[in-house]
Amino acid sequence: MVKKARDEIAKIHDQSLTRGNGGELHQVAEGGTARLTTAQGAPVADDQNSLKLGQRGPTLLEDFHFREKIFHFDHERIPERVVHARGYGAHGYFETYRSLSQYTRADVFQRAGEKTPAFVRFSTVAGSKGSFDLPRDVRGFAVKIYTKEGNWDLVGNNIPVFFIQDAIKFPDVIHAVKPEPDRAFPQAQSAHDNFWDFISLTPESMHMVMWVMSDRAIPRSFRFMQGFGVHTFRFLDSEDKSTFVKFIWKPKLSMQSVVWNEAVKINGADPDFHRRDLWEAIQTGNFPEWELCVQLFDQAFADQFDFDVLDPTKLIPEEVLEPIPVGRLVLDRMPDNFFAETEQVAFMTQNVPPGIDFSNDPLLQGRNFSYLDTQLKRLGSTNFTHLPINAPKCPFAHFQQDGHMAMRNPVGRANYQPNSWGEGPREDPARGFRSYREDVEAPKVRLRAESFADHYSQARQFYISQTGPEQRHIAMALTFELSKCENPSIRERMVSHLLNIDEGLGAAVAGRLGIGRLPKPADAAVAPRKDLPPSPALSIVRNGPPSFAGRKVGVLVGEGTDAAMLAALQTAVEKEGATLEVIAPHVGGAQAKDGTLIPAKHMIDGGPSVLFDAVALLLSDAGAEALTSEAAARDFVADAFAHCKFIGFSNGAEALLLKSGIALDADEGLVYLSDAGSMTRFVETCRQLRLWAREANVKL
Ligand code: HDE
Repeated sequence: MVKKARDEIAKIHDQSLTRGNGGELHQVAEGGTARLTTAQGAPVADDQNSLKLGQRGPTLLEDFHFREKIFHFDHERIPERVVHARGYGAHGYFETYRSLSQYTRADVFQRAGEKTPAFVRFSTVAGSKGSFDLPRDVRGFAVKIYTKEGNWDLVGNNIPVFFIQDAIKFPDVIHAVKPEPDRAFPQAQSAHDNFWDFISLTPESMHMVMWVMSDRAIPRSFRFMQGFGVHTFRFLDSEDKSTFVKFIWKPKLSMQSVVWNEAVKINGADPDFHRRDLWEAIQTGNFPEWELCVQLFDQAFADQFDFDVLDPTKLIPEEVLEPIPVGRLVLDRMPDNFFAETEQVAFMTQNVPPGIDFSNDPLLQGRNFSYLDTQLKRLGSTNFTHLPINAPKCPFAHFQQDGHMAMRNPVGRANYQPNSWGEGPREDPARGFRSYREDVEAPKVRLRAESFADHYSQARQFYISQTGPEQRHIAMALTFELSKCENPSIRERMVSHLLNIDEGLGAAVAGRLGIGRLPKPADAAVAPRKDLPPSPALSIVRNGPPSFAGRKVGVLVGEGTDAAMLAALQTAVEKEGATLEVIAPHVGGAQAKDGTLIPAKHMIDGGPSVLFDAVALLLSDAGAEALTSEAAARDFVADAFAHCKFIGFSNGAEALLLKSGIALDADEGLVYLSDAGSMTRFVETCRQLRLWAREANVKL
């Protein structure tokens, strides 16, 4: 439609026109460049000076160009999302592995090998749009799949459970985590009294709290996160037979997180760390990929499962019900314009195509109202579906009309149905959306189901499923967060919950908080079960990647570095599917031993080791010696060591290692680099991502 209009414009105007990058038409100015015009198309002669009465006089109201420009600028902002304000999106596709017609008539799951366009937006929850990428927070993982029978939005998180069981509590949990209203801080932090006050009074949040205090809440990259639909949904087949379904996205490159001390430093060094990572991966053709897995079950399974499948604070362990891969999501294109696409994209849980339906999860039911409602506030018109990012990519026809900024207006006489003009679309009972027919006879009540009452058992199961280092990180995170609470009774109340989850955890946190006498465990509506077995699938470390692919090595070079060694390392790193960036003492690079220039991406102050998954020090004696007096160089090495990263080092690097407080034989995470073989060994070692055994010495 837009192209047709453009061609018509071109025909009407005999003046020569030119096309911009996006195919838009421009008038041509002298010299062949596009001519600047007002929004009304009037050519502009002077965009540097406003119209004034005399050289030094007041500006005139008559200056329509100035007024239009400032007016538009004044209105550039739209309200940021009330939650998930900071986000980053990308385009791609969903590829169906196999037909699921046995379970669902959803068109997107019918044909193996079919690719359907998709858009994904990752986000943090609590921070404002301009906050940083690595707070301790849940990450949003919202996927819009433009199916042939309507948009399907799977608006998920990187954590499979939620803080609350009923949508009516959502404003409370969000108010509590956001900056406190009288002082307007802290920004993008849960480490404050209001949050922990609410949480410690809300036992149902304990399972989610374990996840948020774990390394899941500080992911290394969007590319290394899992995603979850959280709620139980329904698949409906062609006979409307229902199968319950839970959705899980699994990253092809496996999971990875950073450590808290690192996250704090990354936020200063590169607040856009996750954005940049996704941008770079896609721009260099390393397209991130996730597998969509489904856990399918029927009512009989639901009835014998220990927890209520409608309770969003519970999950079904993978060991109990295996997730089946049904397709993959590939992100291969960045938006052309952040505002038009990532900011204006409107995800809505109620966007489901025929064949997918809701369960009675009270959180999901509430979301189905909230997401439509919020788009009107944010995007300002009921016509937000006319925006290209939100419009379906399949044909659509209805009688909704008019309203602010209606871009697509119906033609013809009939704007209602039924009509006898023979115009307009009609319903299709056979293919159209049908809800699951559920017979319900019950009193109208304001109650929480008794089957939702166990708040500790799965929290405990999550905790005992973690490796030692991961458990320590949870204890440290809880200690840090609660240390920021000024009110001691909030700390104690939290400890009383932790004691119901794991006595060792409760005691460890209490000890670190200086709580002398342990409080008594919190009253539990249902006694916590201690018999749930660990679920190894819940640990990040137990499910690490098989290779170092997609990760990044930072190589510190200096005057006299051996360029051949750098080239050998580069070869080994690239062979693994990883990338390498060079850091030098000065902007531009360093002179190699052979006199050539080694170009560098970062100077040492701008390229701290927290930005990399592993580091290598390729230094000559003189180069290392020169760097020993630079705090940034010593931090580079000391931080890499403290964050349990693998460190490759050349002969000459010794002085810098020692000056940074690290003995050459400190542990097996220090890998001596000399020839091509040692480079390969170093990269192979890096597959472990971190040397967690070192943690006991560095006390993260
Ligand atoms: Fe959301 N949530 N949410 N949420 N949510 C929004 O919708 C809401 C919940 C999630 O990248 C809002 O368009 C309620 C769970 C993501 O644009 C709003 C409840 C999960 C995103 C809203 C929840 C999510 C949102 C704000 C409790 C994981 C970002 C702006 C019943 C399964 C989507 C917007 C994007 C955004 C409401 C709980 C995920 C206000 C009422 C559980 C990923 O509608």
